[in-house]
Order: sequence, then structure tokens, then C-alpha cells
Amino acid sequence: MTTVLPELGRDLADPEVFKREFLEELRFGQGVVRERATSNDLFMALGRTVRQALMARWIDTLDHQMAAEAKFVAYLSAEFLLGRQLDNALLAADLEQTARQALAELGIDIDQLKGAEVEPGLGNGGLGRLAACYMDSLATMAIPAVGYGIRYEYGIFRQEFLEGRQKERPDTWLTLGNPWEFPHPEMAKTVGFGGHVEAAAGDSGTQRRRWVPATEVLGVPYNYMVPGYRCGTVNTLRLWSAQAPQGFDLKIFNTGDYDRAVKAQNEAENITKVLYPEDSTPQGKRLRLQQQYFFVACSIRDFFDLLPHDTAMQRLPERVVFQLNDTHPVIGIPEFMRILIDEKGLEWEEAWEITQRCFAYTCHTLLPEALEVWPVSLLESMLPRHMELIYEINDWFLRELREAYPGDEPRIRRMSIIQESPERSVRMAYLATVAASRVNGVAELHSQLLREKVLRDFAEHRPDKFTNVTNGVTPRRFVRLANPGLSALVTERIGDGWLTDLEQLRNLEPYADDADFRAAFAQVKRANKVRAVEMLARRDGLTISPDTMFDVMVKRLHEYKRQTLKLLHIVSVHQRVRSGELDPGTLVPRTVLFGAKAAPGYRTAKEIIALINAVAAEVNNDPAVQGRLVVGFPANYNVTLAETLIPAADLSEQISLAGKEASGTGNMKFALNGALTVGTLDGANVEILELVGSENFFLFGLNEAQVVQTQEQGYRPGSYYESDPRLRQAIDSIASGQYSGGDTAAFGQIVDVLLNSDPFLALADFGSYLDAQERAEAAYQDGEAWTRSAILNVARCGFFSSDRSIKDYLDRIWHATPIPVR
Ligand code: NBG
Repeated sequence: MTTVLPELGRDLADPEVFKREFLEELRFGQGVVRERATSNDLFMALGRTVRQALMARWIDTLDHQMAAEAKFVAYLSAEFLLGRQLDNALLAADLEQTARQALAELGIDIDQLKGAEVEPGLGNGGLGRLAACYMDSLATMAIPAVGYGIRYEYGIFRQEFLEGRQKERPDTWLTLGNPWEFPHPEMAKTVGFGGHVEAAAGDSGTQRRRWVPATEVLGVPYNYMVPGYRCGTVNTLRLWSAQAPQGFDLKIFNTGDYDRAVKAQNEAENITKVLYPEDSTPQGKRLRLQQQYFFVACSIRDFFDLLPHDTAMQRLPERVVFQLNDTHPVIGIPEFMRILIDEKGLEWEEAWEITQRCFAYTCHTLLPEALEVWPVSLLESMLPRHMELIYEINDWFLRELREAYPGDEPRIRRMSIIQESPERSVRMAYLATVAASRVNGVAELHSQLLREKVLRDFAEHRPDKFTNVTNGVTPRRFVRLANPGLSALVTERIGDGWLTDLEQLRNLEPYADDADFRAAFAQVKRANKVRAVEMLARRDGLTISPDTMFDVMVKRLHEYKRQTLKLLHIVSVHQRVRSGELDPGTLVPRTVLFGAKAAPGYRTAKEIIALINAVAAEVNNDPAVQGRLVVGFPANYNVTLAETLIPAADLSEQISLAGKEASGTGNMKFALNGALTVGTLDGANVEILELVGSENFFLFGLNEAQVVQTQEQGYRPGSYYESDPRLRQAIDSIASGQYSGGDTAAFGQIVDVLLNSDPFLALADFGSYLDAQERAEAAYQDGEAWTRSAILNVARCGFFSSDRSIKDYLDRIWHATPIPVR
């Protein structure tokens, strides 16, 4: 049953048609004429024109997938950090040139319109961006897939600096309208909260349970196109927005009590009001649990509604796999059980067996404090039936354990889904691990540490469940769009197959020894730097030179990622120049660029931001290092900024303490854009190092085993401070107020933590880090050799395509097959 629709896409490739459609969209879509159109009108009309090209494919895709009775991947994620949409849609539809030409003929600068797009920041960092990369790959590979998430009215906060300190402003990304979303209020789902559970008689007279919620909220779906790269597939990302079922209370309104009249409405709408700005650490707040249950309940309901109504429940595992992106959607497990048992009338055993086959779980962390737990009391009041089911799942599971490990009560207590102290709570990661058919980590080292440490008991019990899928990034956005210069150069030499088969980058290896290619490659890098310099001048008023080494550290601000270690390096160089120990003339001129948001409630992280800005202010105004060392910290790091900074980087800073970063994905983006990494043996760095070779990577620091050993032996940061004069000098200069106008207390907290506990061993790795930086400088001085290494980084990192990750998910976990549309 294929929809008969004109293939608009084909006609739009003609600039005349494109122009005509664009003007029509301006007139009939936006309701303005060319002469009076604002740039937002033009942007909206352009967006609408491009989406025309994808519309027929979008409709066809779902038809094909349903007709084939395909298995769907339902990617459940509280975050999708999409980045700007226009460029990607143009690329996917192969309309870049046409649109440029058509608009130019109308006297419109397309780049200006692209620059005006506000990116949907519906995620915090790597986890949300990974979800977006995976959606791109799923579509490009023609896999039937739906992304399910939340349409936050306000995404990740906008960061500003006020006297060097982070200030957060709400992210009003929807104010100017959005050409990419399609609301379907008529398809809203109803979600219950609170209330009680009562006994109900089942068909066969058996005792059944029924949840009677106290309140209900509507979930309105907003559909987004997820176009595959130049293929017929356009998948769907469905984001839910919360609404009150009956609007406001007119009766109360008429009494003049306006606040009370809209109370229920506000409470409902608050659920999807704002993204929690926490990254890698959970937020144990009631509203957060409401968000989680809300989007998961809508999504699961949606999937049941999508299936033919006579589908046998036993066949569900052939039709869907719900991939749990971290623990945020794990409440979906009892929700699914509830539907099967309470609504579909299945018996427990059968429901449990189906559920296990329909869910898989990805863990994205190693920090124990980042594993979500929810108080039983909260669950009991908000989701009483779900709490009952969790207890029952746990009973079932503990019985299984008692059989497997008779008498081993300590183990059974350790593995219980319910923890007893400090407060009776549900361990969501354990619930996910017990219920899922597969549990995966996101890099080799991470998966190993999950098996050996974080989830050790579970891996011993069910080794067959555990697997690895190393993260990847989409080459379409992060190479082709972000780095058009490099893309053109690569395509010129090896063709454009790499865009959908990134391992083809291997064919570039011989060119590393080709002087002409190296020259062209270096020229691209320089052009990217110039582009970044211009952008940072415009955007942040920074003055930097493209003729310096660009040393870039962009990622969320977190102590484990060790932005302070980078700072200690900068301060050490600065201080040694000032004290005459270092001749600035011998330094490789360097621009260090930071980009990082701190969770608003994370005090130490915000102090570190203030310190980076303070150090930048001193260093940049000190004639002693002028032209040799510059520190830039553009505010509000986001996907759009990443797309300019990463292609401009020479050095990529991946310096987390070994055993803390689950994978990292920025590390892959840098390497694929020809930056060399200075990094620890952490996350996916391990695999990058292995692929690019140690001659093309600046490795430093303790490895994970050494970290554990150091800590077990009673780590004393003070001993490093005492024995390394460079370290002492750096820390003393901060402590003595040199970066705070003489105020010795200003950064006292940071200094204190470093000297007295240093939980992330910055001091232990400092010496080794400085050595690595010296090696990097020495290497940079030989431009030809450096470029050769950079080319080899590109050539050898094809493994890190998200297409490969998706292939691994398909082979190891999902077992879904492509349904090409044409
Ligand atoms: C993050 C990890 C990163 C990893 C991304 C994507 C969370 C909870 N985890 O190392 O810190 O690259 O997930 O897997 O945000």
C-alpha cells in the first residue's frame, strides 16, 4: 500500500522549481511577500521548501515499514541533541547546490539564513548527541526506527559569563517558530499519575489488579523528519509535549481566581517545560521522574497503537525492541508489564518473557553516583501499580538468585533491585539489567569495567547478556557538513563512498606520504582555523591568530574530565615564562580554547569556569607571553559551535582520569577532522590509540589499574605538590591570588580540593601530562610530520562512524533488518 504522491523531491532539484516553491511557501506558508519578508520568514520558507522534498519519502517510509511487518527499533531517550536541521536536510535531500543557486538568484544569502537557525538543544552532552547520531545512521541504513523523547519547551540553558562566572538563561528555542516539527494533537496519548490500585476480576476469575490514577495528562506528539543520507528512508523522531486534558478551569476563572484556574494546566505543562541540565549525574527530583514516566508511557502506548490491532502479544519481540538510553526510560519496563498483564490479560510468566525480549539497555556511565535510584515512597505515590510490579519483578529475580546461589545472602542483598539504605529505593540500573535481553557499555574499556566492577554480580550471573558497542559519530554532520574543505579534498582522492562507509577513509593512508596532498590538507586546516577565528571574533570578541596551534578542550565541565589539569598546564607555562625559566621564544605559539557548560547546581564546576576565565584574562593581558599563549573560552558551547571548533583543532584534549569517561564521542570527532589527541587510556581513547598508533597520539597518565592501585595505597596529592616544583609553582600562583587580583580566597576551594583530596588525581598525572604537551609541541614544529600524523588519524578512524555502531547494535542486540524504500 504505497502512497501515490508526486515525487516533489525530484522537481525541486531544478533551481527554477525550487525558487517557485520557495516563493509559494513564503506567500502561502508564511503569508508574506518577498519585499516585506523578515529573515525569519525567509528561513521558515526555506525550511518548508526543503521539507517538501522529504515529505513523500517520509510517508512512503512508514508505509513500507508497516507493509513489511518489519521489526522496529524504538530508541527511548530523554535527550536528543539535534543541532541545526537545515543544513542536514539540504544534504540528505541533495539540494545544497540547488538551494544556494535559487536563493542567490533571488538575492538571498543562504549562509545568512543558515546562521539564523536556533539549534534545538534538547540534550546535555554526549548522551543526547549520540542519540541524534544514531537516528541519522538508522535512517541512512534504512532501518525501521522511531526515536522517542521529550519536546522540552526550554532546552539546555544558554550560558553567559558575568565577570567570568557562569550565568544561565532560559533557552527559548521555539519563540520564532520551527519549520521542522509536525504536531499531531489528535493523536495525543493519556498518561496517568498517582491514585491507587484495586483488585479486579480477570476473565478466568483470577485476581487481577487495576490502576486507578488520580490525575491524567495528555501527551501530544510532535513529529520530526529524520532523513537518511540520499536514500529513500525518512524515519521519525517523535517528541512528546504535555498538556492538561481540559485546559483551564473556566468555573474558577469566572470567580476571578485566575491563579487557581490555571493551576492544573500549569502542573501538566510543567512536565515538559524544561530539560534538566544535569550531565552524567542524576537529578532525584519528582518532576524528573514525571518526565521519564510521561514520555515512556506515551511512547509505549504509541507503539501499541501503531501495530495492527490483532497482533498477538507473543509476536511483539518480532516487531519491536525498545532500546533504553541509560536509566532515564527504565520505568518503561514496569509500564510494559502493566499493559501486558492488566490490559492485555497475560499471565505473569508470559508477560515477563515477552518484556525481556523487547527491551535492551545501554549504560553510559562508570560513576557509581550517576546510577539513578528512586525512593520507593515516591514511586508508591506517583506510580503505585508500577511499584507493585517492580516488587514482583524483584521477588521473581531474588528467587532465581536463591536457587543459583543458595545461602549466599550477601550476594542476594547486593543484587536486589531494592536498596534499603540510606532510603528504601529502586536501583534503576539493576532493574534494567534484570529485565533487558542485552546490556551494553559504550566502549571496550567501559564494557569491561561494567562487567568487572559496576555490574559484576550480574555479569557473573548472566554473562550472555553483556556486550559492547563502541560509540560512533555521524560522518554526515561531523565531517561532511562541519568540514566541507576536508570532505571535498577526501572525495577528490578516494571518491565519496566514505560518507556511508567510513572505513574507506583507509584509502587515504598512502596520501599521507604525498607532499601535495599534505599541503592541501594543511591548507584546509588553516582555512578552518580562519573560519573559527572570524566566528570567535564576531561571536565572543576574541582576538586570536590562525597561525598558532589550536589546542581545544570542549565538553561538559566535570571534575572527572579534568579541565583543571589543562588549567594547571597553562598556568605552569605562564609562570615559568614569567619567572624566566622558559624562554617564550622557544614556545610553540598556542591558542587554548575551552568550551563547557556546568550544571547550574554543581558548585565546584562553576568555580572551575570562573578560574578558566580568570586565567584567560591574566594570560591574555600579559605581555610576557603575548603572541605565544592565548586562552579563549567562548560562552555557550553547543553543537553549532562544535561544528566550527572541531575542524579547526590541531590538538584534542581527552584527559579524563582513566576509568571515568565511559566513551567520549568528541574524541572521535576531533580525530576524524585531523586533530591529534593528547589523552589518557580512558573510554574510547583506548581504541583510538590502538587504531591510529602510538606515534600519532600523545598518551599520558595512569591507566585504570594504576589509578585503583594509587588510591588503594592511600593517595596523597600533597606528596606530588611537594616533590614537583612546577606543580608547586602553578598551584601557589593560583593560591596567592595571581589570577584573582591578589584575592587569595577567590579560588581557595579549588586549591583546597586539589591539595587535600584531589579525587580525580590531577596532581598524580600532572608531570606526565606536561611531558605529553612537550612532545606535542616538538612534534608540531615539524609541520610535514604533523600533517602526516593528522592525515593518518583521519584515515584510520573510520571505525568510529555511527553507521558501524548501528551495525553492531543490529548484529549483537536488535536483529532488525533494513527495509529500503527504493
Ligand atoms: C555519557 C558519557 C560519555 C559517553 C556518552 C555517550 C552520560 C550519562 N554519559 O563518556 O559520560 O560518550 O554518555 O555514550 O551522559
